[in-house]
Amino acid sequence: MNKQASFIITAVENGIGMITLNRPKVLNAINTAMVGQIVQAMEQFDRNEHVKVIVLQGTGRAFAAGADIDEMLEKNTIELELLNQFEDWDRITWVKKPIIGAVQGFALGGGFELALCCDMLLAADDAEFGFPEVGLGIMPGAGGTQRLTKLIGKTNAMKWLLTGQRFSAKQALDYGIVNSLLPAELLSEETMKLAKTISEMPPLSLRLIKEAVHKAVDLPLSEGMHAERKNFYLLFSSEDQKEGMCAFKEKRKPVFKGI
Ligand code: DAK
Repeated sequence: MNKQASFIITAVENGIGMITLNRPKVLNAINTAMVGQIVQAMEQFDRNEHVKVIVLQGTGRAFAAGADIDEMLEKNTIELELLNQFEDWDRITWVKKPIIGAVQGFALGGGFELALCCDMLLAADDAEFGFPEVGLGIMPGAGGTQRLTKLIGKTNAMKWLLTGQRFSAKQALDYGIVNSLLPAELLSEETMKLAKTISEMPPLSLRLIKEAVHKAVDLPLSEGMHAERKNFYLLFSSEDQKEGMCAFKEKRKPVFKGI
């Protein structure tokens, strides 16, 4: 039997589901199979009750230097339409658990788009971000023009997208793309610390907060407020709400069950 190569490594540790992109020889260039594997791993972690938070990271010199150019070179419009791979990619948006991206080295093109699918980003000080698609005669297609523009505004996004230039981790921090910058050797440790802090929070609150924040990005304020309020009320039927408040009154650490 012809077993498909694995382009990612997954692990679960202390409530954290780790996905490591693993094609370091080609700077973790994202091929079709890798997209499928990332999405499948995310969805499995989303269903796994032992996983509270997902961490996505690269290996070697890159988070990911974009989609695999060797694979894209010969593609035509009809093949792309039939492959319909953006549909797979979009499934990342439906993952309900928080996703933290840890970016070292290059996060370019599709690699940057993947990073922008994360809920939070930590970056090593050597990280470089950019959308080189324009120089290849194409454009971002996995959310780059949309997510970057919503995040940093039209004029800033235009500069990144139309020039194809690479931007430093410090610039990404200044634009609000990443949460914090870390020395490269501390990136992994600090990412795990952040993931652990979040993993100890009640899972239903995490889930409904993430959902509400995403609504804030996608919907007008009044609709977002409506969604927030519903989620707020919903949490009052959880055991973890009772536990959280009782533990406060009893001056003890809460024990959350995720129900
Ligand atoms: N694809 C394939 N191979 C890549 C690659 C890529 N994106 N990026 C790097 N490599 C390979 C290089 O070819 C080289 O392989 P060998 O020559 O050793 O065999 C190896 O990785 C090391 O790269 P370099 O020798 O170039 O390393 P340098 O340090 O000199 O340069 C670099 C690093 C990151 C500046 C350079 O490698 C570079 O410019 N890479 C390409 C960046 C890029 O243009 N990326 C693609 C953008 S287009 C889709 C979803 C998303 C997308 C498309 C479809 N669907 C869901 C359908 C997204 C499209 C894109 O990302």
